[in-house]
Amino acid sequence: MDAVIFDVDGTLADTERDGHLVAFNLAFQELGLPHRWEVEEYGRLLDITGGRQRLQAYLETQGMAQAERDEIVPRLHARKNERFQELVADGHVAARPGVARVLDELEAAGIRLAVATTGSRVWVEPLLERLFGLSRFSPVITGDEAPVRKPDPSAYLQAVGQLGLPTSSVLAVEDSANGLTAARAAGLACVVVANDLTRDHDFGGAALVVDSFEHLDPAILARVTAAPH
Ligand code: XBP
Ligand code: MG
Repeated sequence: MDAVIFDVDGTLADTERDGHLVAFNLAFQELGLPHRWEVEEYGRLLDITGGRQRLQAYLETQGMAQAERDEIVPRLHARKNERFQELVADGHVAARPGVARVLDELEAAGIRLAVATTGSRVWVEPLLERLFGLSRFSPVITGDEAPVRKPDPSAYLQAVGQLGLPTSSVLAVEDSANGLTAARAAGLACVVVANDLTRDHDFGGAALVVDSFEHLDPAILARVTAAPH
């Protein structure tokens, strides 16, 4: 194993419940819309990756006309991202327990760290900088470079391409079925670290499924990367 590519939302950090969900609801409120998402509904909406795509699909189900959606979704999304960045700056978005230690141990073992996320660069970079130090990850592929969101593999394909490594020596770490599908479609072994919002997903095809980084270390990750998959 020469490199590990990490997803961000739900994998490196608990971004959804305390971050994006709160920020989406603030954006609805600030633009005078009546919608508010509860955790349970938001968990289902996470099946649609990408904040803009999630808003489009949801507002369509609420009967909003296409022309109105096309006008309001970019404004809602920009507002959500601003509020999310404030939540990050105020310390409301935490790294998942144990992940910082795993990153330190991977680096100490000479393994490269990279990121492949469907999230927007405008908030991904400040989040990574605050929680871990941005410069440790290279490349950082975001939704800005991979506009077709997971489960499409394009974010992972770009990350592997920039690493310049064979897929057999690169591991993906994800938290969701969409992320797992994207990693597998890029030819990568994938470890799933499930969380409260993704625990019920179908993780068939994963090299390993755990519910915490506390159970992981570089030796375990290298073993599952080398195993046939
Ligand atoms: C996470 C997402 C993201 C975030 C919000 O998926 O779908 O859209 O909810 O990010 P994954 P943006 O963890 O599989 O990458 O609003 O910036 O799109
Ligand atoms: Mg995720």
